[in-house]
Amino acid sequence: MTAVATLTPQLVEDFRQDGFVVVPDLLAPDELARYGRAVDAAVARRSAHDTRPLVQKSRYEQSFVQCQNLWEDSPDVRPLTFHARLGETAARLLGVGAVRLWHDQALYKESGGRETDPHQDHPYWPIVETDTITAWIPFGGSTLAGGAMGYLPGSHRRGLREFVDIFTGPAPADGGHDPLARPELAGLAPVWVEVPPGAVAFHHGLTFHLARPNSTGTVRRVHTVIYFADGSTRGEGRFPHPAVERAGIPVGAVIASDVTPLAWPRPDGDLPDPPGQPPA
Ligand SMILES: O=C(O)CCC(=O)C(=O)O
Repeated sequence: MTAVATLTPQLVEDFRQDGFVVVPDLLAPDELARYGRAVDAAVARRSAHDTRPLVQKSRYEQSFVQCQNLWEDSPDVRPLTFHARLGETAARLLGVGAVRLWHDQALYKESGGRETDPHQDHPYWPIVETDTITAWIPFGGSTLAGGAMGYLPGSHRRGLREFVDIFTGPAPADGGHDPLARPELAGLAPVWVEVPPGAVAFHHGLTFHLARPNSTGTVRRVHTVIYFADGSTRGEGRFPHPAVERAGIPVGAVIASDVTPLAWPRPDGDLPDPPGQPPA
């Protein structure tokens, strides 16, 4: 039995079937408030140089402000990224004994921010094995109007590993490639999920997902933590990725370094030191 009281066997089974799940009451109100302030400050500091209005940003940038590896240069964010309940939940959902951090990232969808285009995460990462999972933590909860996520249930079990270019070119809504139109995904429609404050949504690295535009007047404030099963090995990958390049992990080697520390299990209260190189 797990030490995370709200992670029931049914939720673990739901995750295996659907490739996503919302686990209630993982963070207490005081933790949400404290870590929300810490990530707000980190995002403000990292993005202070960028004063462009939304309309001048690229298609990808209009979906969210993205800041990676905040745990490295924001000591107040570090306990959230390495929060034991999050890491344990990720490991239990994957059914593995230990998970490492791939990277964390804040995804702040501005007021008026466009949808997040559909994609799988794993094809962006040079990891051979597919035991990967993201914890999606909305500090104020998420709503349909404010940029909630949608997931294609069971799409992680359809044998697809498709690299989708959500960075450049036209969006599916503007005639660009639509991964959800693939015949392998026939019969699947997005399940839109509102996450209450304190709950955390988890999705598998192979689950197709997307998010709604933010039509509210406030920012959708989300921190995410991406985990992979300890013992996973480096694949070729499409592009160099800082999570392995910074540590010089060769293709075929086990991915283990201070860039991707063990997230769970760790001794109580123990946090890893950031690597001695600038954050990605
Ligand atoms: O927050 C979003 O809008 C998208 C999140 C996402 O794609 C992810 O966490 O993998």
